[in-house]
Amino acid sequence: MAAPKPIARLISHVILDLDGTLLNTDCVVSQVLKPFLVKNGKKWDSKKAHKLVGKTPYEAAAVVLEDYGLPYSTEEFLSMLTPMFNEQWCNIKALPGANRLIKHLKSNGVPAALASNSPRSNIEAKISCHQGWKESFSAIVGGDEVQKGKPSPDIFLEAAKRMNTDPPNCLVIEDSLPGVMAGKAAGMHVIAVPSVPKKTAEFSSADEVINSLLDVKPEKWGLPPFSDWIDDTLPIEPWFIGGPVIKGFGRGSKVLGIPTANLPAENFSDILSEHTSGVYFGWAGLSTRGIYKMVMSIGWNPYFDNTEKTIEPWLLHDFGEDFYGEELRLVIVGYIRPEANFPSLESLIERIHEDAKIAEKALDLPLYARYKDSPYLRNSLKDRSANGDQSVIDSK
Ligand code: ADP
Ligand code: RBF
Ligand code: MG
Repeated sequence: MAAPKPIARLISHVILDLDGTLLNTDCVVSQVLKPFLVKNGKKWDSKKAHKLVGKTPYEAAAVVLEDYGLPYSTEEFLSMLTPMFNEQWCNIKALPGANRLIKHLKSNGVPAALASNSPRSNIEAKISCHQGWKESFSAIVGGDEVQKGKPSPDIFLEAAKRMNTDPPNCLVIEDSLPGVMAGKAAGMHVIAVPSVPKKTAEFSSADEVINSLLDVKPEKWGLPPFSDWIDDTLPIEPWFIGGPVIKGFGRGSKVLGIPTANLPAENFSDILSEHTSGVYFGWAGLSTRGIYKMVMSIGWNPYFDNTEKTIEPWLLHDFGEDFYGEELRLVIVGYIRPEANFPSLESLIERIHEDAKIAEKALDLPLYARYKDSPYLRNSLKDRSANGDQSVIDSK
């Protein structure tokens, strides 16, 4: 992660991009385009989706037409797609950390603007589905309100003007390359939050590249810090996943001395795409054994440069044996840090042990400890106690 350059101390205003930065718009784009392409005898290629990021609707439509060789003009294509998109705006979820960031800026009196390549009416429709968003922005600028969309600086310059401030006072947060270029061309400070994984190298013109909005550190920019971190952990809305333990890459115990009980990631592709990669912690239930503290990483394991997003939970207990095939249930209650690369295997191992210590300690806080009793974890245990095996319940 690049450290911000030291000039960045005069920030008083924040300008946020919408699609891909605050909202998980990509999901809806594929939901609309997939069936449309199928009807037209084509097959949606998710690997091409990144080409649409940061484009205006007109530009994006032109890219799709060309990529898939569809027999429509851009105008025809847009007039067919627009009603389909209009129906979907309220199905777009906020990205992790978006609500938290918006509330933080508002409650600390930091003026924030929205600046998006989308037309103003689409922006209004999208944010109206999220409580408290509209009234949190002191300016909103759409792609149809300026001469040229991003990568031209117009949108950001207009946003600064409407907030009565100068570009050097503004911090832009952007997921797309055209957006980062626009922010820099406007003479602003820019944090990139790439929405396309493993493309961070392309964002070298940004002042800082982070993995998700959970990793924004406002104090680095002279803004008020978040006050919700507790003992190096960030509480999150808990989420639940479970399934049979499967074989992983076969290196957890062997290479790192840290066994990770992998879950079949393809069963939770939706929930995984909702959550950013990173190191999390929570409670783990094993149907035949009990409930244990757990620390895990989700993502591409940058040190090993994996091509698949995997779930790697380390149960903080010495079992002395394998438990492949057993039902493992997880409740994930907090966030520790983004996944990172490390200069050596030793430093990766050392950091994972530090994560474990942080999780171990935090899980004793009532805030996190109460999830140990989640019915989701206990259900599979109860089945066993019904058969007279009390030891499972006692082991909690
Ligand atoms: P794999 O690559 O197949 O996941 P690992 O070397 O990561 O292999 O070891 C993980 C396996 O070790 C788990 O699937 C589980 O059966 C076993 N195991 C034993 N103790 C633990 C533990 N404390 N946490 C996670 N898995 C453990
Ligand atoms: N792998 C990385 O490449 N970078 C990380 O920052 C990272 N953090 C981890 C944190 C925890 C708590 C755990 C359990 C694993 C982490 N790993 C990380 C994953 C590790 O590389 C993984 O367990 C092995 O690749 C297993 O296949
Ligand atoms: Mg493993």
